[in-house]
Amino acid sequence: MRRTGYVWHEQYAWHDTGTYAGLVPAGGPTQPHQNFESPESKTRLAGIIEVSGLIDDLVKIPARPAGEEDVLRVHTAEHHDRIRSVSAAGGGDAGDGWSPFGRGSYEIALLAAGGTIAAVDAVLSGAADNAYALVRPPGHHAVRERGMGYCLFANIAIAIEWARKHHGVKRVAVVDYDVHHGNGTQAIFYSDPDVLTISIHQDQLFPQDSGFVSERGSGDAHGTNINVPLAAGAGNGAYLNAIDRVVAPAIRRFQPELIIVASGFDASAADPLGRMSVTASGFKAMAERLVALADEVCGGKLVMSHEGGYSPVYVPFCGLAVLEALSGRETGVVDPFAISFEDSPTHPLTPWQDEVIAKAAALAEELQLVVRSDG
Ligand code: 3YP
Ligand code: ZN
Repeated sequence: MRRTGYVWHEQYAWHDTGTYAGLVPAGGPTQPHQNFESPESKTRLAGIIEVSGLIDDLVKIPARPAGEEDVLRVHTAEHHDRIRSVSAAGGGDAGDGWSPFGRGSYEIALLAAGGTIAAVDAVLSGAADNAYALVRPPGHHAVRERGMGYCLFANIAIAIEWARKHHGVKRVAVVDYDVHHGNGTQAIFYSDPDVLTISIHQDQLFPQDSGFVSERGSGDAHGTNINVPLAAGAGNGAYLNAIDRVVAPAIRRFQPELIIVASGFDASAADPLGRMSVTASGFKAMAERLVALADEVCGGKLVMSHEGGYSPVYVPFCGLAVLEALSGRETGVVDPFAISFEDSPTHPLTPWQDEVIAKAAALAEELQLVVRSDG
């Protein structure tokens, strides 16, 4: 059993993405519904964490808003100020036309970045062994000068800069298993040799023009960005292979003091936006490997920050499974979708998945082994 920190705040559910029909605006023949990025999957994950009783074994970490100065370590003042003023004026889009937000979302976005900061603080101070920040809106697409893909501010990047400033942390590794490319985190740290960014995602899903194996970091940060773009259809075998053959060796060589995971559940078998078939047991196995890896390289210091995942009915089981892995506590909740999702021919590793994983694995091997002076 570990002391696992947990961040959730009612206001995360109040971020208003408006009336849509999933991905597209409603109107005409398109009956109004919700945006795919609605509160549902997250509030229902928060719900099962309570109802399963797992909440009683977690260390509740209060969410707090990030300060303007925390945001400005990552984003331009123009982006920050625009989100603040558009939010106050009733809402708008964060930058790419895919990132709607309503009145008050500026404050909620600060609370999402601040929730990730609070989780990092808890782990680096020793108040918790590891932590899960169930935040909203997400962050991994946001770049310095604008929001993208449902993201307003880059929650994880902001928390990394906080950790450097307030905890004297030097090297941080980011592992992103959200089905979309973590382009924002990649871009923000592209020329930073002290932040290793690894993204496993569906090839050319979103953004369509990034996430290729050839994007490796620039200057003296060459080698510190690794992409594993898997063709649509990947299941547990491909994801676990990517963790074992790319993520683990890269992190062993990089020797970070902290691992942060961009935890999206849109690679699940039930997701309306992703075309992968990862199951709750697959997410749990990934999380178990990440916990073991953190034990090996950084005293177990692992923080997860929630990203995408749009199946209201399946995300709760995937998220609960990950929290079980972090805490080492079994709730006894059985994945009711296993009967349909586990017994699928998508799970064994295929030759084409093996090929891209081998390419990324070769890059992980090229990472220069860091020898720590503190033993
Ligand atoms: C944002 C607009 C189209 C697809 C999209 C994906 C957002 C997401 O879940 N990113 O991780
Ligand atoms: Zn996503």
